[in-house]
Amino acid sequence: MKSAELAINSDRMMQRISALADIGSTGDGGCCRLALTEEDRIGRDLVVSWMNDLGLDISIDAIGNVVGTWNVGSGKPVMTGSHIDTVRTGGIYDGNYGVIAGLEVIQTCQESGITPVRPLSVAFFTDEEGARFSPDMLGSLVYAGGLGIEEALNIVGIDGKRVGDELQNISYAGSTPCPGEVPHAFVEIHIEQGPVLEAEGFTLGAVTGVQGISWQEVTIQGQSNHAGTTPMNLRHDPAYVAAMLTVYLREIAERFGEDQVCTVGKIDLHPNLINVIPSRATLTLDMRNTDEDSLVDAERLLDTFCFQLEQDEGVSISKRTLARFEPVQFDERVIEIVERHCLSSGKRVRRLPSGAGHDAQMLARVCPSAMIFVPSKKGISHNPAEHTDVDDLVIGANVLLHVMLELADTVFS
Ligand code: HGY
Ligand code: MN
Ligand code: MN
Repeated sequence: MKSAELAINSDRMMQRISALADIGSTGDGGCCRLALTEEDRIGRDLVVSWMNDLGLDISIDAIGNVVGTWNVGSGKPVMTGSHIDTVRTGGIYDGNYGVIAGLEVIQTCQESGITPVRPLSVAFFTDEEGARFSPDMLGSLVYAGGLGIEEALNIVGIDGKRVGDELQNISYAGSTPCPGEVPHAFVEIHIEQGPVLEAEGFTLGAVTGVQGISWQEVTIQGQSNHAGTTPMNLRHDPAYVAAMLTVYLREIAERFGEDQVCTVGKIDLHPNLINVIPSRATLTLDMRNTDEDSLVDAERLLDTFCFQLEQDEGVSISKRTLARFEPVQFDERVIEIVERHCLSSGKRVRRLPSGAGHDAQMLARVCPSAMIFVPSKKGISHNPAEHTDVDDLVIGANVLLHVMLELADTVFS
């Protein structure tokens, strides 16, 4: 069979997506498989069983990344993949689709008798979401040599657990050393998780890069006191300061406009009681921009505002960086291959940057990388209502198939 006639088995791909979605199902169409939890272990075991069924050589590395390789041809593999951990209120496609589409590409090639020039591999990376353990894209960051394994294993999560211990608990502390083997090229398929493709009537996205990400944990120490007896002018109220910061972040986003986005996703008060002025507030700030200078400006404005709040309210504010990645540009040669196969599918495609972080932004540090997007219904993601039409998922997976086969035959000088 000529590779141009190749097409994935859509029923099989959708069955796997649904089987994986059942693990950690939240019963409302969503999924909860926080990194290194029991649900993550069960999901991992299921995907590893599919890799075994395909006869892939499976490696598990020291941070728990799992790579299945179809060792045909010669030279470095063309790698695809994504993640199977989710946020607490996740959908069923974020990450999972990219891993399962990769499995489907390899199985389709195997069944059609096509032997690629190079090995093909599919990976799932540990803790892409960063929802339990910061930073996000932890596993692919370590795979790409961006963080040492000892430092990564000692990261403590929002529940006080240590990455290394949790990896042991789910039996995915692998023996393959980090950083990982550098692939020939890397391409990830993912749902857009934003509104652009759907709003503009595109079926496919040739992703040009990923915006910069700045995650900080802010701790505000004030003075706990009685809610009824403490005059307003004598208060040092961390909850009030947290609220001011939340509003200020929105003002920064509105002032910068363009691609600047700011989110306060988590606020914890202590002692969190109705009639006690809190002693402490801890909140997380997620700021992103496609432009690094603007992101640095936003961080500077925040620092100045925190200093002013300390003076005005008589509190002390400390900040801890949880993740900080500059914007990433993908490889133009890979983007061009993606764009061309998107066009060959007969569907409309546009180039766009990714608002979300992805493992591809880490692999881009070590090899030519890019991404393919398919539309998200109403742009919704990190929400059980996350949805992409089956037709779009299938069209995307077929594009992935042809992109990987071309990459296998492409010499990057
Ligand atoms: O936060 C992100 O953009 C990704 O979902 N980890
Ligand atoms: Mn994702
Ligand atoms: Mn996500």
